[in-house]
Amino acid sequence: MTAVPTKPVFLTGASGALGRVLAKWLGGLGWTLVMTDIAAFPDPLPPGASFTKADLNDGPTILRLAEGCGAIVHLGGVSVERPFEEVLGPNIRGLFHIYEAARREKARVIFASSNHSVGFHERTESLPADTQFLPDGFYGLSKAYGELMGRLYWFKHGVENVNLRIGSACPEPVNNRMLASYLSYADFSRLVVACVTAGQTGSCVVWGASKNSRMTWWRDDARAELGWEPTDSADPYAGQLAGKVSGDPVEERYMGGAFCSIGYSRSAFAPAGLFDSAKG
Ligand code: 15L
Repeated sequence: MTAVPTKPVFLTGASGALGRVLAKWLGGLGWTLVMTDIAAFPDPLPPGASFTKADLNDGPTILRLAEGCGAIVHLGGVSVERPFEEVLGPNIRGLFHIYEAARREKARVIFASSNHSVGFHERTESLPADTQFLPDGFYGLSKAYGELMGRLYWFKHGVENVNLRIGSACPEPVNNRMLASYLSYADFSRLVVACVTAGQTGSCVVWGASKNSRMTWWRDDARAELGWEPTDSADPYAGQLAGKVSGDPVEERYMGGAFCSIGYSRSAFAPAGLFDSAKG
């Protein structure tokens, strides 16, 4: 039986796909949730939960909503690749508001980072959590910034934070890439519970992927310290998804997949750079 946090948990991005999953899961555990999103919450409110429509750009409202909360599960913001100006407000300024709220409340931040913060690593690699950031777009760049913001607030203010580099959290894997990157909703929910209830976290990173036997891309993170192990797997889909590839060489070469191809304009004949693999 999981301990119920003594203070409410602030959940941003509550109306998105993952927010709705968590609202139901955490509400079902009897947790008190203070929820927010820029869009209306489409489901019945879990018992004891509140919901306020708010923009992450609105610092005073974010600070007010976080009052009295012991943890902030931050899923809010732009969650796909978009032009820089669209990412700037919610993901850059908004993240600052989240960390200022956490500093004031002495709350722990659980940040929905993404595999897109390291999306330009090749699929042949095996990355430890302290690997080089190689964002595959403005969205991935904002996630790398969010992780670094966590380090700043930990070292400067002692704000604990867990950065979840989520792979592909969806109802089921739908292409070959997701045989590696798939994260089931149940594994994701149990991961968030572990992050909120762990004794101490410092500032750490966990790769968010289920127990996929092809999940060889990511290793050496803080899961053991947090007491989390995935139990679901994309493996049963291997037969039906093996041939489900895009045919786009950029998409299939890098971990970030389709996000890497968006607006890609580099010449195939460009010389290898400092962070390119030997293949160039
Ligand atoms: C993400 O970070 C996105 O939020 C999600 O829409 C998926 O594209 C996922 O990554 C992925 O890489 O599959």
